[in-house]
Amino acid sequence: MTCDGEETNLGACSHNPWGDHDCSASSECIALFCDGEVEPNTAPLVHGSTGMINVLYNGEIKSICDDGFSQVNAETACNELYGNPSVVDFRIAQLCDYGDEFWLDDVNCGEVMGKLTQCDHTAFGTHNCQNGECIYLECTAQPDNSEEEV
Ligand SMILES: [Ca+2]
Ligand SMILES: [Ca+2]
Repeated sequence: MTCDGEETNLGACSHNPWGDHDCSASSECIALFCDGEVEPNTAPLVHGSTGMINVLYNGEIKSICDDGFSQVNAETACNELYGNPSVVDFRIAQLCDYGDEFWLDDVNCGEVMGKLTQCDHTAFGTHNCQNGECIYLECTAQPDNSEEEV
């Protein structure tokens, strides 16, 4: 298949007649990753407001590494998930939900942000972490409706 970049869809590119191909089903498909088009999100904690922090990105959930993980990072995660930055507890987990699959490493929030992925971090999928370097987080689940400064 050949495209010159002006087409509005793949079918407009020059290609063999539909269905006419010499490709095998298993090994010659195209996996398409469109960076930046899918908004990454922190996945909901699995036990109510408690659980491993994981990130949903490109349709896949993977973990966040504990390297450099701070109280402010934890507050950002709670803020993103529950609209309330107050953290009950966070600690390094012994086992990760997704083994040694990590989306983010070296996350560093200088201040509490709206989303964890807005903080500094490595490129998605780039890390030097292994199973057992995940963050287990417990948030105060209620949205923070008070006027108090935090
Ligand atoms: Ca570590
Ligand atoms: Ca690291």
